[in-house]
Amino acid sequence: MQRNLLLIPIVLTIATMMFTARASISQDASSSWQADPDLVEKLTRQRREFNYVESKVPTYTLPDPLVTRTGQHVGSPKEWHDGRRGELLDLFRDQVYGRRPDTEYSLRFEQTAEVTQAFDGAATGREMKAIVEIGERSFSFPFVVFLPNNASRPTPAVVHINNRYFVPLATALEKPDPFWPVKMLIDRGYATASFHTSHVDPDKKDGYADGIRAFFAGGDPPSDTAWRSLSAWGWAASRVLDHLETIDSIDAARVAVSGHSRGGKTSLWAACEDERFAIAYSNNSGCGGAALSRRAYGETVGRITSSFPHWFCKPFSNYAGREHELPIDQHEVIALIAPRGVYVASADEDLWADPKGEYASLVAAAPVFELLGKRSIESPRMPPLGQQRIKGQTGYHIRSGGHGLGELDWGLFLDFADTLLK
Ligand code: GTR
Repeated sequence: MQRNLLLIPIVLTIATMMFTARASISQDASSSWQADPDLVEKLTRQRREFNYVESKVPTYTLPDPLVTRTGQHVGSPKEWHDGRRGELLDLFRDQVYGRRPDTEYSLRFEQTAEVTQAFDGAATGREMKAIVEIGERSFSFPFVVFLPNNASRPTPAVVHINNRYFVPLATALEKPDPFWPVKMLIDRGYATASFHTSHVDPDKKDGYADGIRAFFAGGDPPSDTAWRSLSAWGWAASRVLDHLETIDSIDAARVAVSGHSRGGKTSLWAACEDERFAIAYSNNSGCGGAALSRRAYGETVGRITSSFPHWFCKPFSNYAGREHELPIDQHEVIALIAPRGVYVASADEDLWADPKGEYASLVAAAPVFELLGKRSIESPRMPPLGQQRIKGQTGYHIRSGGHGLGELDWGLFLDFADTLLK
């Protein structure tokens, strides 16, 4: 016993030495996150045409969200809501995500399956179909909803944009899925719904004819500034919200929209276009999502618009290599969601998505939250790896590991959501 006690300080010392040695190559657990230099080197070697080196990020000046196109300073919430917000929204529609059609349509929902005692009675699960009709023509996409059974009052909810696959009701019941952890959401007191992006607008270059955009356009090709897939998927999230609004056990004023990667770009834009969403959660969304375009770190405007031409409207591709000419940058997407909640999450090996740029845009939106009387993250220093930061309407974490969305991210996001929605 005595001997063991003596051993403890020795073990601790060795552990500290090992940790310090590791820390000098990566970072120590209490300091602001920095990209691992070894990883930077490795990625630079693998993809020479892209920049992963912080010192090579171009110097840039971000457009001020509180200065209008004509140079007027926005000094009051009224000036923001009545003028500048609309101006910014239009800029993003015309230059980045495209403009949604204003064609009239009708919408109805059909229930195709139901299980009332899911997860040992904790939830009711339903498979639904959203049916969009224009005259005689119709377009539909499926989605799945779960409602907590034992809530004493209407619950908040999360609409999850699933860019990977469709999770039918039966599959959600059988197999836990960290990408959309239904049981976890229910246990934490949230209703949840999800659909698959490709059911709305196929996620491929040549999928236009089979998607909602062609349906709205009566088969005509899209104009240069018409909506593209990200906007179409965000539109679908709003239709799911239309359905949630009809459910008494859901409090429709407390609904978040979430997504990973291309789904995270979509969740941000969905909340810009639809002010009913109380929070947008963007996980590892990177270029065209939370990351600042002007940093041109990892994935760039040039690269994303050539690999995924169906995501962004035509004008966005004109800023390839000319990001500094963009009349907007991605911090203004976050500003458009203010004064509502925004949660951004990064992963430390996912340098392609530019964690620093994702964090920086959250911070650069702070003046808008402040103008609207809300607190938000302002510190330019990123939190340490694995340490969540929450201030008022915004939250952030960077976890170790690669590009992905799992229960750790969800748990932290829900901790943030609880502060605003519970
Ligand atoms: C990457 C792409 C990103 C991101 C991601 C995803 O390959 O470059 O913009 O959206 O895919 O959606 O998984």
